[in-house]
Amino acid sequence: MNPNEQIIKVQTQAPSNIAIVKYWGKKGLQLPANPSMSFTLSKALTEMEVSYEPGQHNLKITFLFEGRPQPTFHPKLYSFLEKLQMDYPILNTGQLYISSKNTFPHSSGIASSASSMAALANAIYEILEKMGHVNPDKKNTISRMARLGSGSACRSTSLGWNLWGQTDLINIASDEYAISVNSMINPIFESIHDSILVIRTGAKPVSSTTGHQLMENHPYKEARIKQANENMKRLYDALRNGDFNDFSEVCEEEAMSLHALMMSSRPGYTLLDPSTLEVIRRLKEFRSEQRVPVTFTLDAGPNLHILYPDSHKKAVQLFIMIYLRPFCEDNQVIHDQISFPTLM
Ligand code: 2P0
Repeated sequence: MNPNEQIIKVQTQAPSNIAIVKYWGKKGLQLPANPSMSFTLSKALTEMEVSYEPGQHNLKITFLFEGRPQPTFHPKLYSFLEKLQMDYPILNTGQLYISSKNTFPHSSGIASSASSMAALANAIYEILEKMGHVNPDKKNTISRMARLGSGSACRSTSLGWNLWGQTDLINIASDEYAISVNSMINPIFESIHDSILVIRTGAKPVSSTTGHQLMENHPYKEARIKQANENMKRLYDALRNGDFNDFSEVCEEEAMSLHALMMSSRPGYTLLDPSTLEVIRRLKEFRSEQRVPVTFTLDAGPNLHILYPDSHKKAVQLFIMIYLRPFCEDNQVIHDQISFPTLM
């Protein structure tokens, strides 16, 4: 066998992330309508084994999720590979075997498309590298590749705080890929915790891809873009200054606005559950009575992400386990934390 035609096998992993300023609405080829900022999680990972066998036939993909064939993922995977083929025609042919598993439960409120598309971008980049495609701009190239798989995945190819989308705040920020902003983060945000209350599991009635599409003709589209840009500036200042109060205000405004945008789409819908609102009410009550720095955000689903500094871990986790956990499906709470490079 020609050495260039040997099977290339790689193992990769990538974390999920949770956005504080949300990406909601896109333009062009998977470019964001507004800038977003998130941090990666440490327990919520996708682990992947990917093999590529060069060949003459059109590219064929075999995908296993947790050991079982999952053809339902094929359309998204083929569409991702088609986008990559524009830059890497070598991927037009051959066979790709992908075996993927997550370290977190399905539908738990943790974005699995972010971690899985980031892990796959890492893997494909490594395979291309082994075939001689060396790229001087490795970090940005991998993030850009992940973005073509799923927008939020571009914020999962580097650990810690990542910013995706053009903004006046940082001139190197780009719509094409995410950049790390770890160097400007105040230490209190380098170890931030995220306890995820799994209020309800199960398939979402409306996917994020459809949610993004509904922003195209949304009555509040322009106002949303303006709000996200303003919130990016507020978040950037709060993260730099270590101001947890300002951080909380942005987190909650973004979480509630995301779901308000869903409700006011044409047609409108909601992914919230009555228990989501009840746990938010209780959390706010606890915060004002105990004066504990704690806030929350929501992803595209009913499950609440409770955010707090490391200094108040004990008090917040005790409150969650006694007063909020009963609202969770099967009592599921996932105590996660940022994966900041110096913490790992
Ligand atoms: C985010 N979300 O910033 C926002 C907030 C969910 C709520 O990006 O169509 O899976 O693959 O680009 O990235 C979820 O949407 O959508 C998302 P595609 P994606 O994290």
